[in-house]
Amino acid sequence: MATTIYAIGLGSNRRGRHGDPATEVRAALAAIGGVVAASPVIATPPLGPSIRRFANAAALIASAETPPQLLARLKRIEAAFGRRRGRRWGARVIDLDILLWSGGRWHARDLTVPHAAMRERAFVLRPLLHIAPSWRDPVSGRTLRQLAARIDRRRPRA
Ligand code: A4P
Ligand code: MG
Repeated sequence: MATTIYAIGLGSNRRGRHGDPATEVRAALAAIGGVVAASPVIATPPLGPSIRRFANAAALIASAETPPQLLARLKRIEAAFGRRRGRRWGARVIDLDILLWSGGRWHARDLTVPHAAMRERAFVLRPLLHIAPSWRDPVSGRTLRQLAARIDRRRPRA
C-alpha cells in the first residue's frame, strides 16, 4: 500500500521501565517510528474512575500499513511496554489509539477509524490540535479546530 498518514493518540498514567508517564509516552513514539510531527506531552486530569493524572500526546506518522496492520503493531508495542490487558479503564503504562487516517474511514469488529470517542475528549483533541488543526474528521465534517472549540465551549476549563 502507498504511504499514508495516521494520527495516533498516546496516553499513560503509570510508571514503566522507561520512567514516568511522560517518559513512557516519548519512548512509545520512538518505538512507533515514522514520526512526521509530535505534539507536546500534556498532563491531563483523568476521565473515568482512575485517580492518577495522565500524560497525553498525539503524533502524525507516515506508514504503508493498513489500519489493522498498524493496530496489531501498536498492540505489540503496548504489550512490550508492560501493558496488562483485561482491565478496562485501568492504570496503564501506555495506551495507543489510532485517531485518524489519511485514507478516511475504516470499520471492522475490533477497529473503528476515526476513533469513536475522539470528538468528545479534550485529552485527545488538545494535543492533536498542535499538529493537525486543519485535518477534517470525515464523520462529522468538522476540522479538529472546530471540534476542539465545541468541547471548550461546553467545558471552558477542561
Ligand atoms: N479499537 C477500536 N477502534 C480502535 C482505534 N481506532 N484505535 C479497539 C485503537 N483501538 C481501537 O482498547 C480496546 C479495543 O478497542 C482494542 O483492543 C481495539 O481492538 P484498549 O486500548 O485495549 O482498552 P482500553 O484503552 O482500556 O479501553 P478504551 O475503550 O480504549 O479506553 P479509552 O477510551 O482508551 O480510555 N483520561 C485521560 N486524561 N487521558 C487518557 O488517555 N484514557 C482512558 C482510556 C481513560 N481516561 C483517560 C485516558
Ligand atoms: Mg485504547
